[in-house]
Amino acid sequence: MTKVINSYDFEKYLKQTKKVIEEALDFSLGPENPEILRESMRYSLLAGGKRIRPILCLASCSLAGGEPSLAVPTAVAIEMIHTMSLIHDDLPAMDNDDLRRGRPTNHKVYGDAVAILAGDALLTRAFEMVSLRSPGVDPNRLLNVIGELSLVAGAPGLVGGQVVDLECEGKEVDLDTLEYIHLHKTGALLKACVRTGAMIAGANEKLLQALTTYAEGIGLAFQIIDDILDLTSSSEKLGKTAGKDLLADKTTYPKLLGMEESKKRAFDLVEKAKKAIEPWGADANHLISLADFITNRDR
Ligand code: GRG
Repeated sequence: MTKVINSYDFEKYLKQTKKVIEEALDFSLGPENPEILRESMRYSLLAGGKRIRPILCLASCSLAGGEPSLAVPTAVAIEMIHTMSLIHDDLPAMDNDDLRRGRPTNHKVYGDAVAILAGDALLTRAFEMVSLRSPGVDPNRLLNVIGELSLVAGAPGLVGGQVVDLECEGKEVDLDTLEYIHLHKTGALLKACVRTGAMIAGANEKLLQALTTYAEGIGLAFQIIDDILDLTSSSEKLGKTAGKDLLADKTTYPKLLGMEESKKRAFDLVEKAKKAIEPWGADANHLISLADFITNRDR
């Protein structure tokens, strides 16, 4: 019998890339006076997390034929934007969460004012990473990256999604609105991860379009899985909102579609996402495995 040897080791890739990201994040902040600001920024930036966004960025740079190390500052910038959005999302004026990633939220440790400012400093530092700390990358490519990130962070992306989400709190939400919220709050940044990684490698429009389709699929699937995990996992997810009934005031995919249909929808979206990048063959291995990782994750 012929033994099929799969030489591609995704676990190894994930572990190595995560290590690169963790080191780069650790190195990314300067003295940041005053000290309390630095502490608060580091507290959330280095608090663990799956690092799915920076990994997507580096994987996409590889797929586009680029040297992934050139995309590290952009990958770090994206994790900074993600982190600042989590800090602000947890504030009493928004989701009012006490715990994040199993630890007290930033404002619980440093107070609301410093938490807001740490978020602001991370957001602005993100743009510094791309514009001033990305040696060896064509400035025109960096300009495209800056444009992409400014669009997804602002009203057309995370901020817009968050406002609609807050306005819908406690109300019945239909599927279109739920998708709008997730495409903006979650999908937009995931899309930027793969697009900016490829932009750094100088990808053409055809590849950028395929990556956009890929990201739209994994973005929604990511959120459906999140909703399913909120319902099924007990400890960490529910601990996230200590003292609050996580699902009482929130419309979720399982609530609107039922559990089985939600799972099917997530599966179909991931299949569609993978199909979009299949023509790139083995070069797409990382992104294809990352799509499966998103569906099969347990947190
Ligand atoms: C970006 C200017 C700017 C403002 C932020 C507060 C806000 C506006 C937006 C909220 C965005 C938000 C909190 C979206 C949820 C995204 C999400 C799915 C978070 C969980 O991501 P994971 O599972 O978390 O990747 P880890 O902990 O692994 O990083």
